[in-house]
Amino acid sequence: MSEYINFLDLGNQPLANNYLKKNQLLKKEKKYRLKVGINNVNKLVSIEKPLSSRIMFNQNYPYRSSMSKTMIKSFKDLSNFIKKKFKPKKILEIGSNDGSFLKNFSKKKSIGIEPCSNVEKITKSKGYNTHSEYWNKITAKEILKKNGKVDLIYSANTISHIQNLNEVFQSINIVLKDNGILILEDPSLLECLKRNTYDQFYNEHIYVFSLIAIENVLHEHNLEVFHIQNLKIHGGSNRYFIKKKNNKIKINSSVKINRDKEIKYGLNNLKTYRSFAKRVQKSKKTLKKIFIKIKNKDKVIVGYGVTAKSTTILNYCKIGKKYISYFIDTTLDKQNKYTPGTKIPIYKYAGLDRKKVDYIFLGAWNFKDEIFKKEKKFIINGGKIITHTPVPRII
Ligand code: JHZ
Repeated sequence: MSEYINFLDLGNQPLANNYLKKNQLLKKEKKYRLKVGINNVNKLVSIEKPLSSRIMFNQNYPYRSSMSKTMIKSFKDLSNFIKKKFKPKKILEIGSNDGSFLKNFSKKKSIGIEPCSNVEKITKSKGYNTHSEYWNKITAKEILKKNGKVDLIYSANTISHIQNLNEVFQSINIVLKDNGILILEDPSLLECLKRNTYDQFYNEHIYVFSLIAIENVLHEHNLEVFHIQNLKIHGGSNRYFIKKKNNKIKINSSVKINRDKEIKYGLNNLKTYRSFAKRVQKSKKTLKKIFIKIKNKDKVIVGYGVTAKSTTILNYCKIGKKYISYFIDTTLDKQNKYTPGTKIPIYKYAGLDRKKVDYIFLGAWNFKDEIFKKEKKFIINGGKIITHTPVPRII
């Protein structure tokens, strides 16, 4: 019998991407307990009480995947690889956001599914065939009726956001050709544990996948991983190349290498998760101490890149306006709003003035390299950076 075992409690958390308007500041925000646990049979690590998709993904969704050069390049490189290697005639993206992946393919070849109509509209306005729907069997049947089966399905940072994984893969099987390819990309549980990036857990991230767990789920749906790429994206992600079991494509050695790596680290053992939880508690204390010490010196700290992840950190560590003066972010829909729970103002990014800012706190730590390059002048002029991963520290 499968059992869900809790190992981490990240406290009461608001909706991770619900940036508040000024007129919402006085209203009481809804909070949800964020606990993380593991299914002792299929080894899926998930949050304990997932919220309904409709609460999180709707016409007010602020996230745009086109906001970082790193993502744009990653999508472009993958598209070139797909075109060369698989030569798909028809491709479907689940969770197409603002079209930053699909734009690398011809409009005739591509279909996008995106439940958040405000971002789906952006891709549609560029002439792409997109549908503002949740990914489920009804949507899959509709796609099949209108377009026939597809050669390739891609989905980045989306499957981990859908509670009913059985329906996800049943729906994929409805539209994917027998010799079709499925490519999934999501944060890696192994990297999350190694780097203590507990902020990968927030209400949208229902799952953080390991290869071990993904294989267990796929097995139930006659699907299997034949190749895996470890990416630097989002602090360490895995890109899983998946096929139907009767497709004769050879299984690449990368699958066994990754599986062995995960087993060796202990992803099959509850003990590993319990010690992760202890490190997270310690990380919280150390990060808070760093903030207190800096503020005692009257220095100005500004948040750089306001992320769903930073919602977890700020609310778990209780870091609010007292410590972070404001956040800066390039996303239009986040600007002139306030961070969920902690109510820190968010402003438009307009460069960093070293005379006014002493420290930045990396909300978007996953784009550290891109940010360091952009903010070279700030760093040369003595500006410092605070991050919580792999351990809280000042760079
Ligand atoms: P970023 C979102 O998570 C939500 P978040 C979602 N649940 C998910 O899984 C991942 O994305 C993939 C800004 N920025 O990508 C842009 C700058 O301001 O880490 C973004 O607002 N300047 C779907 O929110 C934010 O940082 C910059 O130079 O954790 C990054 O958000 C750069 C590089 C980014 O996603």
